[in-house]
Amino acid sequence: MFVNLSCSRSGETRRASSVVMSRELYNFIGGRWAPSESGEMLENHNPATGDLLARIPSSTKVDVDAAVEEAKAVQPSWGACSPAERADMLEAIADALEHRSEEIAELESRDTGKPIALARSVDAARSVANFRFFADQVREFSGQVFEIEGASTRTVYDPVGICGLISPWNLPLYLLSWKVAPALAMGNTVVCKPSELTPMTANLLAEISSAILPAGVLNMVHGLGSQAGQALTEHKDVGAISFTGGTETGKRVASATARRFAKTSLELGGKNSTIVFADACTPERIENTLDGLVRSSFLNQGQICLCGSRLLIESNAYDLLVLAFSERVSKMKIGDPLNSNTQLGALINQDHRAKVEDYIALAKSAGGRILTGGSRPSLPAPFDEGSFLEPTVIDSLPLDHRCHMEEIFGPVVVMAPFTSEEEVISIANATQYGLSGGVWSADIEKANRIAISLHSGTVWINGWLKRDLRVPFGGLKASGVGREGGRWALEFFSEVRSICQVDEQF
Ligand code: TXE
Repeated sequence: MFVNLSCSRSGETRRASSVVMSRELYNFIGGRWAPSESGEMLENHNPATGDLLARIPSSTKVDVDAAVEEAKAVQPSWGACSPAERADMLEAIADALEHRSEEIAELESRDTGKPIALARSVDAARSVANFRFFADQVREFSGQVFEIEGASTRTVYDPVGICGLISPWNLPLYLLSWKVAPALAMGNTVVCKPSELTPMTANLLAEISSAILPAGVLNMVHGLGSQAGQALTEHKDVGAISFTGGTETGKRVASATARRFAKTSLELGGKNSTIVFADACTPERIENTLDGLVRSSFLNQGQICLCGSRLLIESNAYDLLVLAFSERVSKMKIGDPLNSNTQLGALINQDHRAKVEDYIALAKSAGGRILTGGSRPSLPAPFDEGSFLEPTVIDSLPLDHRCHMEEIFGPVVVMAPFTSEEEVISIANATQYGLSGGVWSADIEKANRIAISLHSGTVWINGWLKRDLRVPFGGLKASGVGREGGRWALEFFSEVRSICQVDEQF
């Protein structure tokens, strides 16, 4: 099937003469491309146009079993490679990904509906960075030595064995590579289950790895979470599962892995508060604050678990900020994701848009004030078929309203005023989540006081999404279990043991 796509690298929209053929993707098992055993396929559509992008295998337990067998066969020899050898291969993957950055950005933009500018600067760039970073990390990683009188103990890190890596649709290759790189670095072999909604760049990674890694080290199984994903979490030979996705799915993953005591890392949802003090809204500061707030609220159409979807504003700056923020948001450019000037693309699919719209309807029925947005934008063909939604700002809702408490995962932000530090801390900490938070203030001491009191795995002061890959990343409460990043990821993807040598005279 041929679809006509609109694309532009120069900034302005133009109808492209290029035609793109929808593709048939396969699983990648033991270094070979293969359809699912059942032959069943799933369709994958471009969220911005509805066009068919690819058909992917609808894999089941049989396919997962085959992938695990291959991973198992090669793990001992992969685990026996030196960290430096493995690091060189990760570097080679990073180089190959970097070489194909533009292709990655375009695939990601078509697959997710996100703006190409974002796919370039965040998705493609970070996927490369993840491999480079963990190559460096593993070169430097070593066990420790502990001395007491009469004995010396050293820690040694072994691979877990076979790791199952399950990733979501919002940042497809960014999040998959964030798991693949540390898992391989520590000598594990992997079976990846990318989101069935966004399989394209996972396939590209498999293709790149086929020229660099020994067969069976990286395996890719496409399919539904309830089938392929579930089978992976239940497989007796998979020693660790690293999962990023929704909190409800996380519970299913955790109950499957708990039954067989597999190591489990869960990166789940969030309902993150951004706290803005009046001293961040002075004439000298307001533009910078607004830039940050718009970005943290709506990047990737609000479909990032770290997005600040609750804006809590100090009451003496509330009216000013409501006005200025809503005005900014109403001017955001929404439309063709392949246009470099686009700021907001499509949501992942029509079902997800309907879920987000349900929240807007709930807010309206509870007396919420829609300050901007709330509707589907009117866009020309072919984007009239896409799952677009205007960026939406709502206030005047009770603080325990579902829009304040639940993860909407879309371009919807709720605003509310606060009057004291104690009050805002208690509002921010009242949700079931604990992933991230933001504080905007000219008073750094006060901002740090707030940051320390927030029950969140990450807090940004006067910024957002600034990431040092060495630091621990993860959520509290319903936002997850475990930490990724830096040595925390290397430790998760390994089994640490201790060997104690007692001095002879003891
Ligand atoms: O994610 P799922 P969905 C949140 C967001 C969103 C909600 C649901 O609120 O609306 O989750 O999104 C695989 N065993 N986030 O339904 O289902 C699935 O195939 C094993 C936040 O798309 O959690 C995919 O590969 N695996 C999140 C991955 O899990 C299973 C990003 C994630 O899918 C499975 C995405 C099962 N039983 C959504 N069921 C974030 N934290 O960034 C599904 N999967």
